[in-house]
Amino acid sequence: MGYKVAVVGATGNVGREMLNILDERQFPVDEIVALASRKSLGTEVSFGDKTLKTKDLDTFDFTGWDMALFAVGSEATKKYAPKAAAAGCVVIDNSSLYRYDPDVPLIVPEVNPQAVHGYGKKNIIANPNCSTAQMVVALKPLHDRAKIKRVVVSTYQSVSGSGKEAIDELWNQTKGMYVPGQEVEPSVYPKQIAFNVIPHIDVFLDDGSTKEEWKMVAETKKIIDTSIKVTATCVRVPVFVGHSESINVEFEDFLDEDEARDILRESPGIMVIDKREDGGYVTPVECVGDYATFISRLRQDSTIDNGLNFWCVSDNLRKGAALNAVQIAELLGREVLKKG
Ligand code: 11C
Repeated sequence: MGYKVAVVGATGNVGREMLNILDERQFPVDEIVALASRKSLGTEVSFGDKTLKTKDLDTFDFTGWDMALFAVGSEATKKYAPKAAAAGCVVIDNSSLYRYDPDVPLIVPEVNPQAVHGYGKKNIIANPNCSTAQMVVALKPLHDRAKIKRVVVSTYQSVSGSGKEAIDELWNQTKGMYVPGQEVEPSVYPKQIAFNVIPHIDVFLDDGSTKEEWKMVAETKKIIDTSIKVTATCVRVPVFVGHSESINVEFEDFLDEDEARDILRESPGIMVIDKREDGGYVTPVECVGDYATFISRLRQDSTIDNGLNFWCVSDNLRKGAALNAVQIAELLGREVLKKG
């Protein structure tokens, strides 16, 4: 016996990846439904070798459905997630709406799987922001060994994090640079993204940081340990898929770079590709479609007593969103619902 699963926002980048990954990982599905807003109604999406016609989220009755994987914005989540949860369907939500709610677990299955048992207060589980997910997968095993005091992270985030229109903007702006008269003005982003980098993701906060940077701080604390200090600078780069991060970590105890590399090699969800030679590291184009978080350029930070630097790359639509949501569904099935 398997599960009755709804994918909400099935026509978006993340929703489509959720369907692909449920199929790839042979999630035990008895019945699956693809839900979307009225404007995408009837759009066909693939689920393995099947085609699903999207149904209307607005009128859908979640009664009798086991899980709903939500990949819609916070507004739609606010309207429909409580309805699904009240009908007894466990919501796994990719938006930021519930992440900081103390009654909602925020889960990266390789890091804090035990948190799944707290799902029942609201019948909702939150999926973290993509830039946090890949970072905590790498930080947790190092924290267990040497206790992290402080993290300084700079991100290089792909445009797919902003959705389909941003992918089009990068594509059209890049092409337009070469065709006189076809230049494309910035619309999704406040400045040109083609052949440029933009040090601004999400809205500005009073202290001069951005919401994306704040999320990395708050979510790392909730998922791993509230004592970890994080400071982040989040930057959009002209890459279609794959977020990269330059991470500096200060530990309580000394951790040798070779031991850290061995720890990461043994840790779930991580691939270490770290040869100190030309091309001996992973770049975002190589991580697309993969499940792993890739670690490269691991080295001691000699400017502090107990410091390491490394480079961390992952597919933001997969580990940063859809894969993590499906892993949560697997965890929920294995540990709680026990149907599969
Ligand atoms: C980006 N990280 O790259 C964002 C996308 O809170 O789930 C995901 C935003 C979120 O723009």
